[in-house]
Amino acid sequence: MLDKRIVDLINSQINKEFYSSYLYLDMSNYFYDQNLNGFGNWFGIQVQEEYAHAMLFLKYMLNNGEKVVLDAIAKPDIELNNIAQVLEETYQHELLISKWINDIYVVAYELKDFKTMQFLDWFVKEQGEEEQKSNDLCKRYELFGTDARGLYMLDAELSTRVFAAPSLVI
Ligand code: OFO
Repeated sequence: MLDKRIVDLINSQINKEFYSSYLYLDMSNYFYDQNLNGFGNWFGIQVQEEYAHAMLFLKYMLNNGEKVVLDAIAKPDIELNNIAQVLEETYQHELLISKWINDIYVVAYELKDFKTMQFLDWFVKEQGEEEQKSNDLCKRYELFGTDARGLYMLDAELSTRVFAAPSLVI
């Protein structure tokens, strides 16, 4: 059994991960609409990653005998205006996800809930990589993406990204 505070936070995190998946689906559609299929693919992988994160949190709850409470997933509420802005929003969203994970970590730390802390360690590391990856994409778009040929090549590169299932086993 887990402390009620942890249960509530993880239930909320499950919803946030599903929301993140939904948000990235909206972004993926935005790029496919513009025939930027490589960007669409890159965001499609984000969709799968966030879904996988939600399922990891969900499984952790079940493994600890806790009830999962699924809530409505909010409509993606970020306006998608241009490529640079969408990429920046992605980076900002990853920073926000990191904050949510850290908030759970703080409570687990206060409660001396070492099991949950150890579970969250994987997410802390994953978020570090996600922040770096999304920030890197912003910077590369800034460098090459505003030139038509550079954008074409960047899009081609992003089309090669494939989904790798999370290495975390619960
Ligand atoms: Fe689930 O948050 Fe980034 O990847």
